Amino acid sequence: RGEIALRIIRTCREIGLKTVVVYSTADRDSLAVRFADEAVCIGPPPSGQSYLRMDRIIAAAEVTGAAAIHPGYGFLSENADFAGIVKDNGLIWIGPKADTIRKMGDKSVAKDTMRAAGVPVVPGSEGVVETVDEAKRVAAEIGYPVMIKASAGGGGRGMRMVREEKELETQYRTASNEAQSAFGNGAVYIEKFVEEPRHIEIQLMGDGQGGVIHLGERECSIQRRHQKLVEEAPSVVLDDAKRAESGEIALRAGRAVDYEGAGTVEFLWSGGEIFFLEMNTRLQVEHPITEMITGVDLVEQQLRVAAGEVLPIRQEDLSIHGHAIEVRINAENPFYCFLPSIGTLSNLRHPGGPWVRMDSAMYNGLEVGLEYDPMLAKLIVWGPDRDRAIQRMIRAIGETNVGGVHTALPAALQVLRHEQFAGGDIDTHFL
Ligand code: MV4
Repeated sequence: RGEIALRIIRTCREIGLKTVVVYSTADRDSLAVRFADEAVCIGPPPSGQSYLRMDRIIAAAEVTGAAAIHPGYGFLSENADFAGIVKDNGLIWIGPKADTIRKMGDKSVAKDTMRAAGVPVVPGSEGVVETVDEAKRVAAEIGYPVMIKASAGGGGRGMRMVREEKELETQYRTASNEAQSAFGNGAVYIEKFVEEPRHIEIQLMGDGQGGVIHLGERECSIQRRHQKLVEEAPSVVLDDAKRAESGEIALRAGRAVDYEGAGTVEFLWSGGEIFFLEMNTRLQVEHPITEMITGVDLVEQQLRVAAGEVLPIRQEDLSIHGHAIEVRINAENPFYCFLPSIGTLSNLRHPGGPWVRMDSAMYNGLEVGLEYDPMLAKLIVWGPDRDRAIQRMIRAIGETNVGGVHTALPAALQVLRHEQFAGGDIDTHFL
């Protein structure tokens, strides 16, 4: 909501586009409402009655004469039906084609598509696994432990690890039943369990006219329960040759679906190899670190390709400069299981100084409740190398104050000061 709306509004302002923000009554005093050219209230705080109401969003576009809709991230940003409805109403959808969103939303179809395009995938079933017997056959072939994943899941939802054959039947049925009740689709697929992987993702931009470029990788292994806390770019595990090779693989993934707009290909990294996991068909929370090391405004590029321009940047024009780190400022209590923390923001101090960026929805008096995601802001720094970026982030966190709620900043600080992190020796279990 607030943070990404403001991010989009800022670029629009810079390039001469007018903006209309839609908001729920909980956000009537938000910075996005203040900084947009116009604002339309679309309902009460529960997102089912506001931010997820496609009809009201379309109506807001109609009454204000908007030409295009940027969905941000979360909510309807990866909803293929909404992308289609936006187009059917004569509006521009700032994102990939509805078909691409639908295809990549089914994780089993996405994996099959990528395997066919020559993108390395984790060994496992081709397509979904229909019966316990088939599950046992596949698992025996690839070897235990295995992962059972919901086709309709993603982002860590609907996954189960199975260590040995005697657990398989129960786990298979449980996974399928859970997927049926959570997503209305019980289809599952199986793959080899990758131990202590890193999460590496590669940023893509496509123009849907044959042009696709990659903007390097982001290392996102510092997460907890699939919620990222600290992200950095580039990753310490890729040298220039590996980066070029991985980038080429991501391009193959993008070209396979004639990708249009900003997207991210997620990989697991293990034993010096990358394996496709999922493709995210939206602008991601952590996009600023890519902006900092490439100098490319990703929102501007999204707007240009949505307007029908071909990508103005060629792959050979791009280079990676220095190192960037992002820390998410979530209203959570890191001293108490990262439980969401509620309160009224006070005594805010935003950090400053060279190469420090704060993408923030925070203001004194903001009431942080439980109705939305706890992410309030992102602190991003750039440095000429990784060590300096880490020191700069520690310095910037030191300047930051958020009163009224707990934030996860102390946990981020502990990560940044950890000698294992300093050595770049991290995986998805680190946090
Ligand atoms: C895996 C895996 C190990 N083996 N798949 C979690 C998010 C979702 N996109 C896929 N995830 C995983 N898939 C296989 N075959 C481990 C994870 C995983 C993970 C991946 C990325 C970042 C953090 C993670 C934390 C736990 C598990």
